[in-house]
Amino acid sequence: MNFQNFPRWMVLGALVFVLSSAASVQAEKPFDPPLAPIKVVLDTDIAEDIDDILVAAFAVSAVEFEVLAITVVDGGVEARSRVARKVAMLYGHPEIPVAQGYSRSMPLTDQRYPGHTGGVRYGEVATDELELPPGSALKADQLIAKLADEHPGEVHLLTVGSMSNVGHLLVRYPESARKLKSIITNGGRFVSKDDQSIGWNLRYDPIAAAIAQRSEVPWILLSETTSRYASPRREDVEKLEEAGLPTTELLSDSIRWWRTNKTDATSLPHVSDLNVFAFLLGMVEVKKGNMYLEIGPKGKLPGFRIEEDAEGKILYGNMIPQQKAEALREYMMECLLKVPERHRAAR
Ligand SMILES: [Ca+2]
Repeated sequence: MNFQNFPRWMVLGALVFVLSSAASVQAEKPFDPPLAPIKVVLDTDIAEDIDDILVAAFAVSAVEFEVLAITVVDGGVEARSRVARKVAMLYGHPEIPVAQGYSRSMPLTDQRYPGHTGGVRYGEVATDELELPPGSALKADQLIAKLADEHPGEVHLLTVGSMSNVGHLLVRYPESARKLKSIITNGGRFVSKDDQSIGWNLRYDPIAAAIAQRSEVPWILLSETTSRYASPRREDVEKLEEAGLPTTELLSDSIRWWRTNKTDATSLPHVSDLNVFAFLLGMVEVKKGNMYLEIGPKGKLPGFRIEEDAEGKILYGNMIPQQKAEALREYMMECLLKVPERHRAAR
């Protein structure tokens, strides 16, 4: 464009406008906004620990993400599906497909099963199908494969629960799975070769984790450390409980039931699973590994070691810095407290 044809004040005015609006965007968000919404499928054991529902609500609400589907895993999948659909509906996106996945770890046959840790903890927030949009007719792995085929090279599969759905996807639909952009997992603690441990999401289904490691899909393993500074504080929880929004009852009831039913629930909710979104927003540093995955026995869960990642093809995510995590918490709260589009007219 040739600015010489415009009066100088007009050019300057336009520049000031552009710069000030860029500055205001940056002031609001602790990350560089993506050019287009990031396509994600959220694979979750929602309705058990509290972080899943908070981050599912965040993902559906945040404009940075396009949630193509939510898939549920690990026992009690009917209840988990209902809770996921209620989140999507109340946050203004009843069209998001929600598919039930596998109840049991590989290679066990799929059957009704309450989950490793007793399963669903806040299913009371969606006890029946009344008023809920219908669930997807497809099984989780089938739906993920279909979406990967429809959007080749664009879909990030975010796994914040047991990896059984991913394992089945990689075995049953390898061609489609290869079209995923990445698998991003909330996986444990990966600081160095000597300072690493495997989180529950990998322990629940070590075979699925091993399959993911050997697959050709880029795999990013993130540390469960985002919670420390990104979790809602007491005043944030009060804001959620007092907001009077269509989503308020769902979130407050979930927190209440979680506290009542989960023996190791803390007084404030945590957001461990937020790390997969923090990574996509460029807020988590990753490094190439040459680490191995030590999946040791724990309780009744099996254990074995996956071979060393000699090629360093897995990316390991370190802790999100405090300042960034606090800024992310602020943004998450803003999204959780947003009046969903579809409800705006009705208010
Ligand atoms: Ca989870």
